[in-house]
Amino acid sequence: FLKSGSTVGLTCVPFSGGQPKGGVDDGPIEMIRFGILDQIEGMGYAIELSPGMDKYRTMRPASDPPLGRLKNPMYVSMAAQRVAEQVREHCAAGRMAVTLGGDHSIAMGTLVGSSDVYGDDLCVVWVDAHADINTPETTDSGNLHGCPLAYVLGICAETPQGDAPFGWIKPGCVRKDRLVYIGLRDVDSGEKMLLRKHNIKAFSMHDVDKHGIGRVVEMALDHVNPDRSLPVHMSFDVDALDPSVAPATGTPVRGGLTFREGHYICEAVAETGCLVAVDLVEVNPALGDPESLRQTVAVGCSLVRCSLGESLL
Ligand code: EXY
Ligand code: MN
Ligand code: MN
Ligand code: MN
Repeated sequence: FLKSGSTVGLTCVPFSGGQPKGGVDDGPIEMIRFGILDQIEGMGYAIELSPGMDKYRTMRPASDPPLGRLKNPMYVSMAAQRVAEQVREHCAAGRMAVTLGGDHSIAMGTLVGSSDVYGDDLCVVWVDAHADINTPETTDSGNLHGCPLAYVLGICAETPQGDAPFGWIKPGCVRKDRLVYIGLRDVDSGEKMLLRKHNIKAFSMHDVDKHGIGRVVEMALDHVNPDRSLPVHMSFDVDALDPSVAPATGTPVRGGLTFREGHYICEAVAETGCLVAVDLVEVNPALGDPESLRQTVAVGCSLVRCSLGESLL
């Protein structure tokens, strides 16, 4: 899918509207301060940086009343729509689309962008402690970072239309049978019901313990991409890692992936040569002490580099 000697299409999304904690909007700038741009270029990639990253902070509408339980619906929708345009442009140009968040609601945008270009073939590997598949009907918190997959899979009770928030998302742009999870350990009861109802494949931390990460990644890829012939979009929430490895994140859950398990996933997906898009989200530099921040930003950058093939010999 991607030409060799390729270009990384980098989109930085300083956005926190999908959840209540400030600081996650500083994830991208902290990763840039840590040197992610030089690191990617040092690996031999050219970087095409999406313009106007500061616009995400200023596009919050003056009035944005809740939609049922959903908080900041118009702001999240508008930001994600812009993300979709930027990611679509990178994918259409044959670049590896790398998106730095920001909270996970921005993945509505990244997935619409990549699926616009790769269509039905697109496989999604969602690495997360959480399932992020709540619908407007099932969400308890109303935080849209817990909902991005419901919109792209098209499983909300009512499909948003036209100018309504999320009306621009083509429901079903990501196929249910081409989505697979790794790392789950905090899934709401309504989400469990949805996973069962729609027959969506998930490998929880229990499966990682039982089979080992090597076998889990193999089984995950076998499910969505048995011939390793289809394009893959990996959406990596840093809270998939154990809080001892990535403490500076908004919704940490103990019992997560080790440093190596997280990196192994990125390496194994990179090794397939099928990767076309990566999201790295939920780094929140405002949470915890300076060492927690440094550690989390460093691991975020390191996961991105591994996804780009750093550790492949
Ligand atoms: N399932 C919970 C909710 O919907 O509020 C927690 C979601 C946390 C989502 C984080 C980003 O992965
Ligand atoms: Mn800030
Ligand atoms: Mn999460
Ligand atoms: Mn998430």
